[in-house]
Amino acid sequence: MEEAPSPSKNRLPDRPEPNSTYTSTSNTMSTLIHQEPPTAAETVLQPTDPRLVPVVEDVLAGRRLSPEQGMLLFETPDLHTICGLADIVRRRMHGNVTWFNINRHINYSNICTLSCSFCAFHRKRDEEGAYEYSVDQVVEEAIKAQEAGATELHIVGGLHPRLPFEYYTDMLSSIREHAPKLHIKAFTAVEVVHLQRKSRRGHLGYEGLIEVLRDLKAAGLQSLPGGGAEVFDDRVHEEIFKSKIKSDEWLDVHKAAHEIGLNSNATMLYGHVEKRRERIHHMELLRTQQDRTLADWRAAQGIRSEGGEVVLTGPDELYPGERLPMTGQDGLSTGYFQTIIPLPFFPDKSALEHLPGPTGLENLRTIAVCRLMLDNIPHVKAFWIMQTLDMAQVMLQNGADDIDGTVVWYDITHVDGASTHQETTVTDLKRAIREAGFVPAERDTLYRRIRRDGSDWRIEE
Ligand code: V47
Repeated sequence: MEEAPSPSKNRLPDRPEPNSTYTSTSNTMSTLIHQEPPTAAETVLQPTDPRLVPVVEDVLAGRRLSPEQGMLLFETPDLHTICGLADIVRRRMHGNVTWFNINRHINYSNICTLSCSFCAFHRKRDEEGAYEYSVDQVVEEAIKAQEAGATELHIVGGLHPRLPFEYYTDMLSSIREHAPKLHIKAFTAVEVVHLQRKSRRGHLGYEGLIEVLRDLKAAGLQSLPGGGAEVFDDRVHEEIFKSKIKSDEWLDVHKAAHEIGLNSNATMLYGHVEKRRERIHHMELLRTQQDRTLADWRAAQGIRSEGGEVVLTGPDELYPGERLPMTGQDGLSTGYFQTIIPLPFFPDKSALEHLPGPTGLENLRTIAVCRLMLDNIPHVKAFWIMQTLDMAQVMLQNGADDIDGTVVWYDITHVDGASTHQETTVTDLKRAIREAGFVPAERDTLYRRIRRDGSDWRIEE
């Protein structure tokens, strides 16, 4: 069994007094005039942009970054320092481990009442290429997945105008019956709101959400994926996904899911019409909600806090109890956001096809910024299907600790015209992780280690 080396320690508990002066016209270290020995920030990372020195000091000390500092992370030309800093934090939290899972994505239907302009997946019912699977077809895929040794099914689809609420509960309970070992992670927040309306509880507001989630949980739902968040901003909402739920509703669905004990993830779709300021705002909203969710856990673990902040990225000595939350630990009886997944926009075949989409460097920076700003979300996923496996390897060295899984079929985006069959083997995933310098660790959906013997597996004690 491969053991991960312990996380690197870059400790600097208190903010040091400024001890350097910089010339105002240059941002290179050669013009940095030291009056005292270099600070830890300078020694560890040698920022070429002097504006980053206090940011590095704050992160090393375990202090939360402000939105203005977040903007600087996006604007500085010193990408190297940002990525190095994200790597320090990632190693503090996860050491040398990179998580992957054996999963299957099932997109049960692409028929959708919405027409978000970034989305090339949706179809109207009578449009060419529209499809919907019967419950039996979904269950057939689930059985195959279980037989192949998968631990998770990730199920999402469009907002179908006709399928009754019972289709969704039957789908969950039939999978539970025929493939009981699979964890069912299903339905984005907008689908949950759609199901709330289908089950005639739209008028009940937040209580209606709790009720519909309870029904779905009773049928077999075990967690929510992070999709459909896009960018939490009214301007962007108006421009490219007008009819979809807004940020407060998305956040409420996840709050309700956490309240009834389901974990969830969060995504951020970037590189289209949004501005970097809006990405930072998106992160701030997630961070604030997670602070509230983890308040009791933080106190039970003896983690000190300023103003209710829960920072998980600091030096080891700040964590007398657990550093990373797990449902069931002291102080945590609810679910929480486990993972942030930044999703780079793919323009191909969407109504925004004229846009260029984000560059590789922007993808790398965004992963690093997510790691640094979302200091209370334990995991950062480089979803290899959208990032490519090669780029995902690089991202593991720049903030990401998770690469998603074997996937197999993926309908929502296609890199360079790939077919919907987008599969990688466990051997390839592990090789990619090792090549990047990390130790692969198979997890279940809740980040418990898996011990595997072929297609047979169990959760490690
Ligand atoms: O909700 C749609 C996005 C999401 C495009 O929770 C697009 O573990 C890029 O949420 N370009 C679905 N993105 C994927 C998703 C996800 C993926 C992997 C893991 C997890 C998780 C969640 O894909 C949608 C939407 O935000 N999307 N169209 C596009 N053209």
